[in-house]
Amino acid sequence: MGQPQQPEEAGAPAAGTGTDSGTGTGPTGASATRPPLRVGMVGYAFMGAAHSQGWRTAGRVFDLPLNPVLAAICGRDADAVRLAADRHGWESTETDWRTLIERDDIDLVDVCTPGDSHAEIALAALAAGKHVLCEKPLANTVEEAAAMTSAAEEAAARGRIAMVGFNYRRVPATALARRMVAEGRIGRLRHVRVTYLQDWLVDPEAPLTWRLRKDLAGSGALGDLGAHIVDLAQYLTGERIAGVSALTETFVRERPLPAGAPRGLSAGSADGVTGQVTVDDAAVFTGRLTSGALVSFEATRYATGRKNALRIEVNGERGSLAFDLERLNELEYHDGTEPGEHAGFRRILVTEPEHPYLDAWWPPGHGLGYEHTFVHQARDLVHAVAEGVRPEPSFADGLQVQRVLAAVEESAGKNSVYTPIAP
Ligand code: SOE
Repeated sequence: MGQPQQPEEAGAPAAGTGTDSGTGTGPTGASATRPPLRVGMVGYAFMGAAHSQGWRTAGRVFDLPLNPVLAAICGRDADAVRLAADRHGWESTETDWRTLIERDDIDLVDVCTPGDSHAEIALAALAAGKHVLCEKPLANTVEEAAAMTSAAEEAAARGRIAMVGFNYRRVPATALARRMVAEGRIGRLRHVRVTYLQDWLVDPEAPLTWRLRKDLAGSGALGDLGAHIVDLAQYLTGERIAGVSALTETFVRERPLPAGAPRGLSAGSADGVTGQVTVDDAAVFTGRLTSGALVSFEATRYATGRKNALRIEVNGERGSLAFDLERLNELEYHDGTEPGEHAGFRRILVTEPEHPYLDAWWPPGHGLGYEHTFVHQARDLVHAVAEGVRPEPSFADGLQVQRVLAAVEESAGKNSVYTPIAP
């Protein structure tokens, strides 16, 4: 794993115009004079909306070297993509991603589609000389992710940048945790404990949307949620997962087919028509980091009452850190070198200007939320493009995560046999 380059440097001088509610594409103030970075985005549902928010806002909050322009948004349904363009502030629309990629006025392609098309679109975009941002997980298979990584390496030699969208690295508190681990504040690592819990599939009548189909999503909770926590654990520790023992389960194997437009994670359902769920509903796995530290992971969409509960705790020889996405402005820190009498976990409110990304936002104590991770993602990518540096997470990082996911599936298929992961 490479070392993160962004968090320590994160938070360029504030533009002083901290608004995240801007719509439309026009640059404001100084950003109008900067060269444009013209973005073409493929996909316009949940992640499309989240990435739009990032592109729209980054240049209005951070003092960026390039000005992101929301040049074109692409989707197959012409009416729906037009509506999305109007809502999110895109200048034009396309209904075929190949046409988008051929356009000379697009510098960067942002892939926000289901996983089955990530590889095809990203490979074509890199071949066409575009920079690429690809949503997580990088691909549906290790083979696809490996091909994308090779293409990204070749493109890098031509000055093109490729990054994968693990946005939870861009929560100021997780970036701070990474910094503290790298500074040695908790010492040699012993344990990493991570869970990512949601409950949107508890109802057996919830429709069989694309996230429940292996041909479209690659895997279920494993790829959707497990990919995030695998990446976050490797990012926070700066280490790789060396091997895993896993269990996966599909609790509800048949569900109503969806009908009509998607609504967030759900959709309407077609009366009486059902289909097979072909992915896992939950994955539980343990493993080792390269240093020998033990890790445990749980990813599920059946944790009744848990909506978006990503929690990570890292225990080291000298201290511990704990983060909870549902309280994302906070980081818990225990300094094990303090006298026992006064020691204990304390809450760091991660809203100070010294904290990653925070010097461009609000005064201390005025917290951030989920959408800001996408603003920070856009910010970091713009810097990488302008400065010609390798961004993180790179496609190689995405490939490493894909290898862990594949090892989890392999182990689960063999009664949890410990499965090593090739570097
Ligand atoms: C659905 O489980 C989902 O939207 C994921 O696909 C995202 O990656 C995650 O950030 C939130 O939950």
